[in-house]
Amino acid sequence: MFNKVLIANRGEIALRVIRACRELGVKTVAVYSEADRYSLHVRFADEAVCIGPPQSKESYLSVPRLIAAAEVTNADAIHPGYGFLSENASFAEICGTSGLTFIGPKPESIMSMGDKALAKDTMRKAGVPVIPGSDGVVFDFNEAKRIAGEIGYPVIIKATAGGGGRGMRIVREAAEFENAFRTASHEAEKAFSNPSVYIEKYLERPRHIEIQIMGDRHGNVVHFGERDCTIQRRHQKLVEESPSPAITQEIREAMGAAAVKGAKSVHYQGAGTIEFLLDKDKSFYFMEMNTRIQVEHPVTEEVVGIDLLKLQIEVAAGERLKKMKVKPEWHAMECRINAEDPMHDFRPSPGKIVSFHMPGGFGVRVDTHAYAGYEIPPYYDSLVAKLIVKAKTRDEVVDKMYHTLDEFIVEGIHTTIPFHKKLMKNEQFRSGDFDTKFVEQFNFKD
Ligand code: MV4
Repeated sequence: MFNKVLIANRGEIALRVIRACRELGVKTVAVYSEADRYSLHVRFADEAVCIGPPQSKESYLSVPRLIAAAEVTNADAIHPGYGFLSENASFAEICGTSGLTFIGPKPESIMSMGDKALAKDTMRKAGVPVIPGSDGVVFDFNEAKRIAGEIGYPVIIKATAGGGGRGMRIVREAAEFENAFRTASHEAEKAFSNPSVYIEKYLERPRHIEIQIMGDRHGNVVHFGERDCTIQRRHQKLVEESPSPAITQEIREAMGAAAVKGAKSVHYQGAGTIEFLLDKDKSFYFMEMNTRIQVEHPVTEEVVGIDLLKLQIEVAAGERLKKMKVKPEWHAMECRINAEDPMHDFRPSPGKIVSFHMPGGFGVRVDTHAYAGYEIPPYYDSLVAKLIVKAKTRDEVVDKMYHTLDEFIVEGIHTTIPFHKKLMKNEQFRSGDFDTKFVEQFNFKD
């Protein structure tokens, strides 16, 4: 096992990593920007190093400063958390050449899954179902238009360097294709310095379902079932749950097997997520792979009773995944409590938290770095807390979520709590029958 882990992150995930390290008997180093001097990760880690000014580019995204912090504190591994440098292949590579274990997959895995067309092709070759479309990227407009005609409209043009909803364009008829193709490519060049795009059939109103996996350094890969992340707004997840109310045990097993097959084909090591789109006819297709631990990992932890952070650190240290029986024992749901004003288009609402009281009780978990008096800085993401509840059925979870949201007091800033409370009372949400357009059409203000 490692002696000392440096956490190249902040907020709740930095605390989550510190707690896992404590249980493993591993020492921790926090890094922090000048805006995070009073953050809990700085207090709870064994050591803390200030790495620069508030702007991420000069602190949490600064590779030289992070490596220097690891060297002066004599850390032997770096945990990247999520966001920031967690899916940066060159950072993973530099950790390796600096004698530090990057707690995550090999740089080549990050690289190949970061290129979305290459990832799709890799999965297709491994026998994982993919959405019908072009074979990889298409450079030539005439060829692109021919392919679009072949697969049939509507189609979607996606930037290969995009992902997570960035750099996409839906085309509903042939007459719009030329303009859409050129604009998509131009925008991809501007946003990612890579104009390459690929084309696929556009699925109307799918659901987003993802499989949590873990790979060790000995070729073993296990999956921990699915999370349904269909409740999103502008590609930001708001609620995640497991088991998905939309799939049967048969689909669950097929999706899990496909995810494991895909991950094994690239000798995947570490925590990862395979995202699928579930079409209305219940066919599922590979969409993207995330090569990090995700925000919503606690949903799976609660459902199967396994500490994914500890497991992630153990496999990074070379431990073998044991034969485990992974079985969904609970239904769990997570609401993201963001410092945003849902009454005003979810605009950011940073500032001082004047009072803070979090809910508790059986089956209630709150992952947060916030406290009364804490000031949410304007520089980073708006996540204040993750409220995760579990119960034996979905109906009980939804009711429990409502009651715990009602007990959650955050004063001084606006949060997404009122949105979630309305959602928990919505009949369509409660029925479990909704798709990725649901939040857009959900008028929670009345
Ligand atoms: C799609 C799609 C429909 N058809 N691809 C959005 C995020 C990025 N990972 C891919 N996304 C989509 N890709 C095809 N061929 C619909 C979406 C999509 C979506 C997917 C998951 C969750 C929410 C979404 C909201 C809008 C669009």
